[in-house]
Amino acid sequence: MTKVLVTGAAGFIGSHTVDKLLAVGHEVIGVDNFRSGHRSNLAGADSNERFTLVEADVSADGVLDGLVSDTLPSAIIHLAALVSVQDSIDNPELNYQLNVLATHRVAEAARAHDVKRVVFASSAAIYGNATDMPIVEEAAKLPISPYGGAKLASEAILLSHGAAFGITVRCQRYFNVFGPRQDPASPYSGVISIFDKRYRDGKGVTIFGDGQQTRDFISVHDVARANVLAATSDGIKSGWANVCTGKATSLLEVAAIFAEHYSEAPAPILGEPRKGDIIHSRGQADLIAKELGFSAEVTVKDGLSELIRLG
Ligand code: UD2
Repeated sequence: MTKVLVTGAAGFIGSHTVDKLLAVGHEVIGVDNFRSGHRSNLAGADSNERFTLVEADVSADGVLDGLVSDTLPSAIIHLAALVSVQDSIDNPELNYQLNVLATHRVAEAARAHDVKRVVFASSAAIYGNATDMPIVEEAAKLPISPYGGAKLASEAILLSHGAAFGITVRCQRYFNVFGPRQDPASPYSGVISIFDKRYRDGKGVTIFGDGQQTRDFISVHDVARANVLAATSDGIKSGWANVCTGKATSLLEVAAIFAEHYSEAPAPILGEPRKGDIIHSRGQADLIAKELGFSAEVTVKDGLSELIRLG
C-alpha cells in the first residue's frame, strides 16, 4: 500500500483518480478548495477508511508544506488547477497563481519532505496549434493561451526540481478527457459534457462548424488509471507523455452516438465555426505505452454509453 496525496481531489479527474487509487488498495489524502471541485464527486471515497479529505488552497503559502510534512506521502498527484482555458484568458493573474505558483508549492513541498514521486496534470494545450498529426511529444511547444503556457512552465518547474533533488516527475499531457462528473456549466466546457447535458434535458445540440473536426477523446477512467500507474509503478523515470488514445473521433460521430439513444431529440444544428478552433487534434500514444505500459481501453462509444446510462 502506498500513501498518495492528490491535489484537486474533488475535481473531475481528481475524484476518479482518488476512486482508482482506493480501489487498488492505496491510502489517499485528498486536498481541494472546492473552487471548481464538488463534494459530491467524493461520495464513493468518503466512506472509505483509507481516504482523508482536507479543505485547503494549495497555492497558499505554507499549506502544502504543512500537509506534506504531517502526512509524508510517497507520491503527490497534482491535479488542482484553474481548469478553464477561457478563465485563464480572462484572468491571467489567477492563472499564474493556481497553475504556476501552486505547482512551485508542490515542487517545494516534495523537496522539503523527501517525496520521491510527483505526477502532474499537463495538457495537450502546451502544443498550441499543432498541425502535424498525430501530435508527438517532440512537437513544438507553442501554447496559445495563458493556460497552456502555465502547464508548460509547470512541467519545467517540476522536472528541474526532480533533476536537482532526486524526485521522479511524470508530466501527463491529457488530450480531450470526457466522462461522468465533468462539469457542463460553461459554453467552454468539454463538448461531450455539454452534449450529454443537453440530450438529457431533451434539447438538441449545436455543432460549431461542419462537425468534421476531430478530437482525441479519452475516458476519465483511462486517465485515472494512467495517473495511478505514474504514481505507483516501480522502475519508471522522470519524463512526459501524451495521455491519449491515438484515435480521432469527429463531432458528427459523437452526435450520432447520442442521437441513436435520444431518438426523440431534435437533430443537431450546424452553427458558425467557433473562433480560434483547431480542426484536428490527435495524439500519438506510443510513448506512454513504452514508459508506463499504459494504453487506453475505453472506446468513445463505450464511454458515451456509460454517460447515457447514468443520465
Ligand atoms: C480546448 C478548450 C477550449 C479552447 C480550445 C482552443 C477544453 C474543454 N476546451 O477546446 O476552451 O481553449 O481548446 O483550441 O479544454 N463544440 C461544439 N458545440 C459545443 C461545444 C463545442 O461544436 O456546444 C466543438 C468546438 O467548437 C470544438 C469541439 O467541439 O470544435 C471540441 O471542443 P472542446 O471545447 O470540448 O475542446 P477543444 O479541444 O476544442
